Amino acid sequence: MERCQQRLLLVMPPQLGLLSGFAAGLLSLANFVRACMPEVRTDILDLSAHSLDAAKQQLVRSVGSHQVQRLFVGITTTTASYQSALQMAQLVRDMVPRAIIVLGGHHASADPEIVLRSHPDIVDVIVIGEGEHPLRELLRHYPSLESVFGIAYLDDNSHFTRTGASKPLTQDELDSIPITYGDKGLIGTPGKFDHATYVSARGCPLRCAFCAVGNDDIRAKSIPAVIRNIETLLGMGFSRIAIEDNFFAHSPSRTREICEALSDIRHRWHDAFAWDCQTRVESLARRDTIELMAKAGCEAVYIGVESVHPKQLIYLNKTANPREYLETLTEVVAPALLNTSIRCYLNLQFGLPGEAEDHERATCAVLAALGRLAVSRGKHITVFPQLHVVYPGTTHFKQGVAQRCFPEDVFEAFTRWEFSQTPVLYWLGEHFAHGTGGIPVGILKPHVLKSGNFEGDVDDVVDTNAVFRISAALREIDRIQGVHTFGYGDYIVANTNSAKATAICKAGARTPSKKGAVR
Ligand code: B12
Repeated sequence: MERCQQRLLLVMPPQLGLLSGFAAGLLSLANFVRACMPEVRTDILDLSAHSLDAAKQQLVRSVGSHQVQRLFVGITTTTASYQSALQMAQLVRDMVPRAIIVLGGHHASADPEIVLRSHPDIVDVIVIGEGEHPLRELLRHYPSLESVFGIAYLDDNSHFTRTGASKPLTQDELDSIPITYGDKGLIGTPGKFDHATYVSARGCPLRCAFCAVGNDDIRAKSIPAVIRNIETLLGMGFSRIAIEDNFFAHSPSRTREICEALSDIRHRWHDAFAWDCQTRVESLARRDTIELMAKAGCEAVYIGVESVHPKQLIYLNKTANPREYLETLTEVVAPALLNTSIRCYLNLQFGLPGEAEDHERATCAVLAALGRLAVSRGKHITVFPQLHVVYPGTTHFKQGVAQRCFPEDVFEAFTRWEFSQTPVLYWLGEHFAHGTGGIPVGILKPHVLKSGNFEGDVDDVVDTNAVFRISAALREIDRIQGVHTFGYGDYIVANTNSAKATAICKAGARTPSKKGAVR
């Protein structure tokens, strides 16, 4: 057994039923701590592709293999993986009662008081938002928590305490953090849809009502650092890179610089790679942006359209002017995108509250018009369906609580119920992938949602008519000429023990989407 003073174990919990891909945030945290505090033994444990049982065995092995004076276990959370994160936390607590268990990531960060109050025995500290500085300070100052910025905890009197905001990383700091971890490379599945994830900028200044990220300055790596990072990925043999900045092309000057840098790299590497990115309709409308991206080897762009229905666009806070937004969308898709080699991917949400058949007709009409334009150029458009969900901390969450649509602690009961419904998770994952994990308000029975009591079978909780309606809409979209819906099935973490076929899956079954969209 190895001995050391302090050990930090960063854990990605099981992600069954969700898109496979390792959390780059953990690589960043591990690298940052290792650089500032080499005396701390820092390890990453990727349990993302494990079943719960296998994950527990692996965790037991990892926690038990070292004797340390102080063990910190940091577990990353999204809303979708919150329950499996809690399971990992419970196991650590059982094995090493004195371990300091820290949760971070989008779920715990956005709901710290409820999480701490609901799990005081297994969660000691929550790191809120960007984790590098708070985690380093926590390791330095523990047990003196009040001197650590960017965290929340329950004090000795069980009072919820949230310390002041931590300073964000500077550009130099962002640049200095490697994207691989020592000789372990990227760890696990490097990204979604056979791509390697790369994040060149953090934050998003916008305030979309549904999004878990926003109202935050964009902080970008310098161009030389981006070049270094991309070349690291190429050196490791990756040829398809997904630039997962929240909002690529947010500024014209940055877009130009980054596209020029990517063009240069492609030139040096003999066009050995292609990349894709996600952005907004509006940023693609700027003159020459699409052309710059095409020249730089962009193979596809995911446009966060979200809806084509004016009322829903307002509800989502995507735009104050839906008509202009939809006109811009059409101009961006055709002629601009369809005249280049960049594939056009549209992210669209389904199952919004108040959605009815007329919404779906409107969606089909817009897609049919875009599809015709695609066909006339020998192309197609791919729709990435996303189920509308509410995440903690969002405007929709605050509105829902204020309007008493659901209780403030709704995520506790809902995620617990969802976690026990493996087939539901699979159905959601296969059909919608991005978008699950939060509360799918548009397909739940309103009285159940309002009560916050999610018990019983799928039929007791889910409004199956809404599921039928959405499934029918997706089938309808698949029939539109020039438009495909994307099937996530091959890209989600599978549980070989689970029987996928259940009532709801059958109810929601539709012809498998035309695949190959990302190939
Ligand atoms: C890249 C990406 C992915 C990748 C990688 C996943 C990952 N877990 O990182 C892939 C494609 C695999 C993916 C999948 C999913 N994703 Co995703 N993804 C992103 C994206 C675009 C960027 C994440 C990123 O790398 N950021 C840069 C790093 C440095 O930041 P970070 O991850 O936030 O980590 C920092 C802090 O959060 C914190 N932190 C995080 N964990 C921990 C743990 C500890 C102990 C501490 C101290 C701190 C800490 O410190 C980190 C460093 O500063 C975000 C949007 C966004 N901007 O965050 C969505 C986002 C995280 N994804 C989201 C969702 C819903 C999913 C899926 C559930 C979709 C699905 N149904 O399958 C799955 C989850 C499965 C999975 N494998 O994780 C939501 C989560 C919302 C929520 N409340 O849960 C986000 C926020 C998108 C959104 N706007 O709504 N995703």
